[in-house]
Amino acid sequence: MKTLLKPLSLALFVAATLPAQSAYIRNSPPSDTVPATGSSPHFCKAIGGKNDDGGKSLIQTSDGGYAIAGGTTSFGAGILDVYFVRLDAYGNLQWTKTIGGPESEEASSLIQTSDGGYAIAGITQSFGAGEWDVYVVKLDANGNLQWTKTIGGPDFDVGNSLIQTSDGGYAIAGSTRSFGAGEWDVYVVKLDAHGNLQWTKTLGGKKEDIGTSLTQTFDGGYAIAGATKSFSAGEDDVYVVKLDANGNLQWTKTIGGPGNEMGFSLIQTSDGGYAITGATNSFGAGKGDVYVVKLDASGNLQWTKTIGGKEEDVGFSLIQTSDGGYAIAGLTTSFGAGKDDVYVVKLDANGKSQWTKTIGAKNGYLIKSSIIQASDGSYFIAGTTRSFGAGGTDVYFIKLDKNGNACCAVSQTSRVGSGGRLRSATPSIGSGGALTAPTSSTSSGGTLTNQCP
Ligand SMILES: [Ca+2]
Ligand SMILES: [Ca+2]
Ligand SMILES: [Ca+2]
Ligand SMILES: [Ca+2]
Repeated sequence: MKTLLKPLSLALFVAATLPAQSAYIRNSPPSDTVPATGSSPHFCKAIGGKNDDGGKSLIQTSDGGYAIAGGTTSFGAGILDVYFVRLDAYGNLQWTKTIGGPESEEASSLIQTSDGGYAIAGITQSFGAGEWDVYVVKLDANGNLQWTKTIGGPDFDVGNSLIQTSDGGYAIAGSTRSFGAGEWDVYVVKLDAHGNLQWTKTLGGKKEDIGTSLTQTFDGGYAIAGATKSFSAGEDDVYVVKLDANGNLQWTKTIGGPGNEMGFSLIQTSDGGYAITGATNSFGAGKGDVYVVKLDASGNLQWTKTIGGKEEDVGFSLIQTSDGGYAIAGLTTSFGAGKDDVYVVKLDANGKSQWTKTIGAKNGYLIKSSIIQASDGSYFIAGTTRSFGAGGTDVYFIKLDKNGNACCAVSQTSRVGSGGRLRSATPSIGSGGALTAPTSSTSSGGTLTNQCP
């Protein structure tokens, strides 16, 4: 089955880089810099420099502002650096920071820490034990670098998802080829509050098993989503792993069909269960659809949904909304203005589709997106755009009102379906990884462009 999912997964866990430059003839509208937005009900902004820049993780900060982490090739020390963008509550650019070394670094996951600072997880090629290593960066509240750590072995090791744990430390989920049962394994790393390594776990079988998203559960343990080829019903399946507080395996679940299923984002829901979004090409309307899986607290399957059209549609980021439903940000090539568009899906608490929107323009481009909801019900999304901005790709920062409206958003009628079998399998469990604390370079740069009139 022809699919975009394989390249997408590779882009996520092997070479999580921005799209190649100058392989693309751009047709950007003229950009005008807008200094302030006031309390706009919605906006669509780009932040970056003249080369390729992108956003992968978005948070609302304790002062009501926003922060985005991703990668930049416009600024910084090497080919690609971690890019951190800080915005105020109105979406105005406050400051930016690049972190990295002479080769490539990129952020996948950003949190605000209990001390008011920030922690970022991603990948580094400049530092560590070899090939890619997991990269963890700690900044203070003003964006000053406090420490960086690498964790990994001689082969590829990738950090995809970071949380601060209830003990003040950190847990990271990703994938490793240095350790484990074969090919890629899910990699879980636990650090203390100072960034010292406490434990690592690898989980998987002989084939590719990857970890993409991590949450600490109400019982103090961890739930991890990703994809498994070792234990699937065919090709990749969504993989959900439940660990206790010490990293011991409690259960695993695989959900999928004969084709490719991948999980990219997992949350624990208010009922103690789990919701996961990703992609499927076993079920749904076309080559690939957004896949949403709801499990109860014990990991039993409650429902699945597919949302999309006849081309590729993928869910990257999932939140539970204030009405008890779900909002998903991803990408679509079925709908929209051309190429990949941002795809936003709103479901009710039972998984029924309420609305879908596409955001983009001719030459839109998006790799990974991140969605959050503000207290007034509006939605904020970070991603990557090739349609406008300072040049190449830029970080895309979008505000939708609570009904999904924005100057750049278009309503869509998407097809909805369901499918997928649930299975369990016992993976091999291992550990491994050396910690280093490299001296990374920092700098800054970037301008803000507003797409809305
Ligand atoms: Ca490595
Ligand atoms: Ca494996
Ligand atoms: Ca499958
Ligand atoms: Ca750019």
